[in-house]
Amino acid sequence: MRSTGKIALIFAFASVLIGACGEKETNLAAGAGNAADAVYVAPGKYDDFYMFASGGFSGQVSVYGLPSGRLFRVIPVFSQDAEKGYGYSEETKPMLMTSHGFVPWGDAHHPVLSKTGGNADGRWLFINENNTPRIARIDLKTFKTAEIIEIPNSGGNHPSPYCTENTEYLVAGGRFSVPVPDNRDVPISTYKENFNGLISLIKVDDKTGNMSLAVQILAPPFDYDKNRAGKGVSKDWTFFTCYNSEQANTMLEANASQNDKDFILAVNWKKAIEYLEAGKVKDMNTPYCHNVLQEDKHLVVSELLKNQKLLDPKECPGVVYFMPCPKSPHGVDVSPTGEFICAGGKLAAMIPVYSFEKMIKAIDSKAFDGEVNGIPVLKYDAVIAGEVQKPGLGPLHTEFDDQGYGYTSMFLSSEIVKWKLGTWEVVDRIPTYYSIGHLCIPEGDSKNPKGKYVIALNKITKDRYLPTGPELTQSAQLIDISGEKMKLLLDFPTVGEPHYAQACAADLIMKNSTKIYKLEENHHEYVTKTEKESKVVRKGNEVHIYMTCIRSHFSPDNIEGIKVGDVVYWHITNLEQDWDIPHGFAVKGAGNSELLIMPGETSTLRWEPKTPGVYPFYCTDFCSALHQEMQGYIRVSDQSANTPLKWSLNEGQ
Ligand SMILES: [Cu+2]
Repeated sequence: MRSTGKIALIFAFASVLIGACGEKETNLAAGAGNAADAVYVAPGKYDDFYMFASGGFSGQVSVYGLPSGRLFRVIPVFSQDAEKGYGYSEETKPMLMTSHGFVPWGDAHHPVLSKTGGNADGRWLFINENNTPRIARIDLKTFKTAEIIEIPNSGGNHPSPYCTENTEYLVAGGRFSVPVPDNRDVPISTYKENFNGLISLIKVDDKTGNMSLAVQILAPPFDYDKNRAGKGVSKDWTFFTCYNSEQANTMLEANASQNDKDFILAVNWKKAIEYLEAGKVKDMNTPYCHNVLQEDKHLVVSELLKNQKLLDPKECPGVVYFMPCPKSPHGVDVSPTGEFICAGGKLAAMIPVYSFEKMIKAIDSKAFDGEVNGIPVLKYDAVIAGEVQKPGLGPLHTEFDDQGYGYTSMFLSSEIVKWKLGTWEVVDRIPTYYSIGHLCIPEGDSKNPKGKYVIALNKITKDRYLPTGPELTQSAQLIDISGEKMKLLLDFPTVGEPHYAQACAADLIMKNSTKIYKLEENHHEYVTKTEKESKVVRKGNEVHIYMTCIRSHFSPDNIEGIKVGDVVYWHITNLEQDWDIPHGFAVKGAGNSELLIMPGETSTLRWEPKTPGVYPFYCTDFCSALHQEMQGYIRVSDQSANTPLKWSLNEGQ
């Protein structure tokens, strides 16, 4: 309803303008032409930026080019993807293992590019999963999910996984407070006594990118919503917004909106690590999974780990402080120098901006306004740098350009508002269509934002596109911010909910892109490096097919001697060593997806044939002019039959 009203208003306004100048068609055409030119990337030319957008409840990440808005790839992360065999092949299934068993879906929200010296370095992309708390690392050489770590003792891993200035740590919190440690059976009515928030620091190995859980910090039972690590002057700190300071455990829409102010939690992560190293922590023993892709084996190995270190701020002074923040804040963002921390109080009529310098002074001079669960609350007036007044309705998230401006998304009034750091005055605003959540400026959370565009990530597209039934696409909008006034250039549909996105200069990533996996470096247990070595091996009722593929045949392509009751493993190695020549594999009746096998890679499909017969198999990825000839047969006999095991290629012709 609101959107329609708004559209009507905009149309009315537009027709007044058009009526006044009487040049309707020329003006519109000129405007459209300029915008089209600004986003046109000619065939064969590259975009300037990569943009990585989360798919929200699709559990995946999609990769777009900017300014064109062209979709290049969907990277499967937390959800099975039948197109690529991700989460279906034997090698990738372990990536989706958790302490709850195999979890084939996830809710992915915040892609975060790794950083060196506070700037995007193009090495990895991290992303959180809310529902079964996890963090994934995508390797930007291969655009594949290389690692997933589960975050134990946590509920709703939403404020996650923003990284510190040199990606020393990822910082994660829990939107839902839960009984800590995990898996305790307590009455929900004992929320205030038995539940806790939890902040986790996850160490990232500088060479390999491998993640490990360093320490978990106990926090009061609020809802922790968003976070950002500091940089520059604030590089040792990280900041979380929290709502539900009322500590309600039911009907939160009313009961968690009582207090005029909730909080920003400021965490000195460096000090937390010092306490950890000094042993001032307790042990917890909640099981959690850590899954790592071993690239030379083309295999994910899942490990169940058991130990965590818990830091209690009551026993470790100086690690955490609260700053009061107007009402039910959502986003929290840090300016390029690290000096200003700005919150999005979604029920507040202004945007509070905090000064890091003032925060440190307030801590030193003990300018406290009481405490919560032993954590000092700093006085609002002692830490506030300024307030952006009357920005719009429902401020959520802010990113920054390279000219000293902040850009804040307004969910309720569907707009982006540009304001000046230091004077806090609103200088421009532009409508978005509609209900913008996050926004993204290329490298806009780094020390050196690229500041050419802002991308609005919108939830609703009613009346923007051709209708597609009850569910409509969600969308991103590309807005030029290089001039004084923001200018809408393009809107494009997205895959899933574009919850948040990060973008960076294309040259950070494209020069390192992997083209093939070298066959000689393939150490998969079931690799077959030449056709001659292809074979079929029976071990009881397990059958292992060592198969190769190359344009345009499989070896072997005739197999007999399989029996009903056998479990058949198709281990297929793609012998190609050319860029962009994958082969696919599917066999009739398989209760599984296809395999999609990259050059030099080995993938395995598990198959349990249920009835005797002859089953065709074939290549599913159009690979050559003779792709349709890339096929074979496997014969399955009754359990009591004596069909000998044999395999062949080009025999008897
Ligand atoms: Cu093929």
